[in-house]
Amino acid sequence: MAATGSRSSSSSSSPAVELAVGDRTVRISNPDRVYFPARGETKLDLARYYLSVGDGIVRALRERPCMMHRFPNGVGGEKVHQKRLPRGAPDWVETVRVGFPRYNRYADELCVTELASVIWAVQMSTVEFHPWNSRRADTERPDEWRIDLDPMPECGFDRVRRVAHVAHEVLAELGAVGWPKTSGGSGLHVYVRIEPRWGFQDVRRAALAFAREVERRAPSEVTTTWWRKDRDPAAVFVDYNQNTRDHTIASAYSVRGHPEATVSTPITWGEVDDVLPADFTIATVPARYAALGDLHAGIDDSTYSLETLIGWAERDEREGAADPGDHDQHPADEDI
Ligand SMILES: [Mn+2]
Repeated sequence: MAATGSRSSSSSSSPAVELAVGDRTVRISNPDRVYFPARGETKLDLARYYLSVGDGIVRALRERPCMMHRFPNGVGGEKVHQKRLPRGAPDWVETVRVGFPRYNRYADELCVTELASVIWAVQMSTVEFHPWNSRRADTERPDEWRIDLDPMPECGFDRVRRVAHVAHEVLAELGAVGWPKTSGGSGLHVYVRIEPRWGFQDVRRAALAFAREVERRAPSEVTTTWWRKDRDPAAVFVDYNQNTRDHTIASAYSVRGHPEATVSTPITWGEVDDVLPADFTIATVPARYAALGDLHAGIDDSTYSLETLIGWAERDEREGAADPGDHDQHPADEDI
């Protein structure tokens, strides 16, 4: 799935570029519009970045409802959180319907099945891709448990590294395979493929039980306190609520809406102590990807059963641990 060529064509006011993506042709209008002011990368540079990590971004998004974070005037301008597929999509761009029963509404969201639909989303000014942790076959049963390590404002990245190692240790004891990546912000994500047997509430309970175990092992470095004002500002918040239904975080290989065009980048566990999230941008990740391939290529090969973690959750609940409530009662934390 690589671009096989491009040609310029004239259109209304500014020259567009047509990119060949597999069997598709995707037209990129305003290709020279600067999207990332730090180094001046353009909309076309963004499209070419996604072409360079094609298999990886498709693996991260495939068959998932996907929210598009659009920046029609570049990342310095207005941001549009787009749930519904914009009108005018080619007929080969697929969707998946998800319901919002509380509001008696539904949305037909982007459902990536091939690289061309990623590039079409870029044409629609999408910078960030935020997929659900479930797939089209059963949107109500997640197949991905997301561990989101968010450093609070006074927490350095060394502490994030140490907490990641604690999380890795607990995962190993559980027999779960975790796939780490930078968030593209200041934190780390670890994804675990799970059997799609549980609903969102149970996946969230399991995530909370895991977060509490990490906190027990590093109580001076980790917090699971939900209210931001009550958190130690030097701690790592393990944001289990990112597993709540309709919560999404930036996927592997998603660019972030930062002036530096940072990328949420898969890393190995062995790299946790060496990498700096700011090192991974659309300027650097293509060469890394060309050299290493997709470090998450094996993510679908082993699935974890949440039974042990659900047992931990039941134990914590029996022992009276207060659940601060799911996000339906609280404002969402930004994914950082
Ligand atoms: Mn985060």
